[in-house]
Amino acid sequence: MRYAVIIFFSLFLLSANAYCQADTLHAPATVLPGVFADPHIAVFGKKFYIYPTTDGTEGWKGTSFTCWSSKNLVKWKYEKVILDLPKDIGWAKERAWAPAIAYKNGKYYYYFSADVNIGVAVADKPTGPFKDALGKPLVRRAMLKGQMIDPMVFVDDDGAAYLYFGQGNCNMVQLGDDMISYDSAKIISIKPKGYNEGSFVFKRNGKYYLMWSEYDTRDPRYSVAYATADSPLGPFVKAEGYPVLKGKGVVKGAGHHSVVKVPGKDEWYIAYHRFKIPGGNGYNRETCISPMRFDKEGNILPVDVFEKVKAVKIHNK
Ligand code: FUB
Repeated sequence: MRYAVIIFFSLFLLSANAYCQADTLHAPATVLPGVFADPHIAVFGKKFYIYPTTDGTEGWKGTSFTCWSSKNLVKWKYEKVILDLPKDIGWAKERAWAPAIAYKNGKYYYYFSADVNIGVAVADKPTGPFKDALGKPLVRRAMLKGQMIDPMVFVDDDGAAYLYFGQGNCNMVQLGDDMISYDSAKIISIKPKGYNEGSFVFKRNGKYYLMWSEYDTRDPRYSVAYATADSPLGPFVKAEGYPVLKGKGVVKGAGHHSVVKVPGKDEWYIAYHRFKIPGGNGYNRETCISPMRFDKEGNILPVDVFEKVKAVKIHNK
């Protein structure tokens, strides 16, 4: 009997180990090599672009921002450093985090966190060169409650642009037509249940989706939830029940995402980071892409972090 118990437990441990190994093997490859987090994905013309945070230092001490491009979402090309804080920005030196890009009036506007302020730089091309548009932060550190980080800019069909930002609270305000000004008296601050940071906004079939990350980015439970509204500034109602994106098995800390639609199709993808596999943590994260789907009512279905992204084609002119 004693031997039977030992054999049973040995077999159990062996199969558990095999299961874990299979899990590791099945985690899809990253789309960017190395450690990059907070990917902001966008499509301009015939190419997709990713603007991430450079990871790999405790306390996220990165000082510059890079840009990556792809024709099919699978194969990504390193473009270059598009903003180097010590060189290009006079008011911040490090903690180059979580950028976002928006296109309006023939210009590309690049919003970025730097030393817990938010700045904005402008360029004629998605790959830069970007120039500090204001010579000072667009949102100053400690201006509101929480950290002044994680900008997101959504440009609506009528051309009106909206800035969303903040850790702790989600702050939102309409931007001026110049994309680099706003009326601070008009800022709306909300805190949907579970909201921590990393807001992202998009529109589908007339409905506005505000998405965000919950928990701390160093927590393996880091995940993404969302709310919807009939207007870009809300009121937003949280979709309860499940996180849209959440780690599973060897995939941990999946969050701080962005979403892109394939032009001309109702086909959507979510770019996000997870702890590096193997051996990652909240300072060593890697960038992935998975398909994102909706049900008939427009609810976002849970993303499968083990589903590989397949090559897509952009057919627009
Ligand atoms: O990458 C640095 C910070 O970690 C971001 O600003 C947060 O959203 C979190 O992902």
